[in-house]
Amino acid sequence: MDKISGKVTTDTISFAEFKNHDGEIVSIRGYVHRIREMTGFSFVIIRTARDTVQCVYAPEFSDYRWDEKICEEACVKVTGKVVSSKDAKGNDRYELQIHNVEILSLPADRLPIVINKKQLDNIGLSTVLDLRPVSMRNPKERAIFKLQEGIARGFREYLMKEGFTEIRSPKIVFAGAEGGTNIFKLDYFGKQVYLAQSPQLYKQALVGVYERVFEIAPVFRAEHHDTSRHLNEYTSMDFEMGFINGFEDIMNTEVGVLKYIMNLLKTEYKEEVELLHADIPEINEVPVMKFMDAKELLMTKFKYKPQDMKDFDPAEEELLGKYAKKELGSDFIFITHYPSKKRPFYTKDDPNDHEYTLSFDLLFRGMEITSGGQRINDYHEQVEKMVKLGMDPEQFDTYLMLHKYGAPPHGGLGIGLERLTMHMLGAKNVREATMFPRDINRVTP
Ligand code: AMO
Repeated sequence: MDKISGKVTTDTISFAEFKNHDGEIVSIRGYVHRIREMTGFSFVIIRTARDTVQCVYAPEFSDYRWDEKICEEACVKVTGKVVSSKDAKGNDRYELQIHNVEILSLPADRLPIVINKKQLDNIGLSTVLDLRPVSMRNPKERAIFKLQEGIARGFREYLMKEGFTEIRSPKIVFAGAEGGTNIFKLDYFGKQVYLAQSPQLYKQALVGVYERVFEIAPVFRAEHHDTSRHLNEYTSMDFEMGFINGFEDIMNTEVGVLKYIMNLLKTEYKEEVELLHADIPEINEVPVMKFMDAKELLMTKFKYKPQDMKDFDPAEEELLGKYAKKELGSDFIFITHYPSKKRPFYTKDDPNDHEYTLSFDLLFRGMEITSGGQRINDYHEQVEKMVKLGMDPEQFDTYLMLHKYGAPPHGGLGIGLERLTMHMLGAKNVREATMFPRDINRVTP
């Protein structure tokens, strides 16, 4: 009887392992990325899971004779001898002298775009997105999302080390958590429900269970406008922590998370960082400014005339980003104490001034990437605020179980993964940092 052991055996190695096999015969598998015929030999670049490997075909290397059926995007297993040479900087450079090519599959058609250049040249973003399953085969394009993996991985690793529990909250929900009109309504067997705008109500409930929780998951916002910073579905990296001394604990945890992420990218995602020329920020300490002080600064220093004294528009965020960089030497700046009128119902008001809240946003290179703050944990205070805002507390009775049956002082935040990635790449549009973006005009691929 056949039995499954749980071990996948393979007779191929990765490019990273070449250094341990100098002079030996090994096999690799991947796509034929590019063939360059020279006089008397050919360069055959094989695209493996994370690398592009230079292989060389020449008749003198073995008895193997090139099969003319092999074309770009053919899936192959290449066997050959690992040879090393030094590059201009004296680093070891490895290539494979081809002894055999086994064809595993041949494409049925030619690619609609050229993907085997360093980057996708002269192709508009909309075409890149239309063709994502293949445009992402381009090394630079795929590196974006490998880097993004590193960001989410860093978030998870750091928080787990800090005693947070990973949670999964539902995405079909009974009510919106963030207010506003950007909520998707859903017919749920005749009943109206919604797509979750955030895991807010659930992460708070779970503070009452695990004290510290986090989630990395999609959230949904029915954005009615086509902007370069809004998606209809994005990945929210959330955490929530109990028994805090103040919302500074949340900001400190975020700075700790970000430092860990940046370090991880610089070490374990070095190749992607280099390929993308990603600008990984240095973080020591992040400056903090109160909302009204920031407004004052915009009006006095920058002579800006704000349209809305309760929030910032993108131009104001950009100016504050420039100020943080130039005057304070930081890519990041925390803005705290947002007006109560603009923050959701769960936000705790500043006990010293009820017009403002114990909340913050984090701006990165002039764009909001995080909102967070301390929450109301007293039952009566929460019910009172809901009533004041015209909400029906009864509709939120399951949410209010947290407060009714005892909640510690707590707070948390949500980071938009795509926006954070976007500004590390210096991209102009958040879609460039979104694998399969959903916006008002796009639900495919
Ligand atoms: P907020 O609604 O400000 O806060 O969202 C948090 C962060 O999510 C990102 N973001 C978006 N990214 C892409 N497309 C969008 N349409 C979009 N909307 C928001 C931004 C933003 O800073 N529950 C609170 C967080 C908390 O207090 O814990 C919340 O969701 O980077």
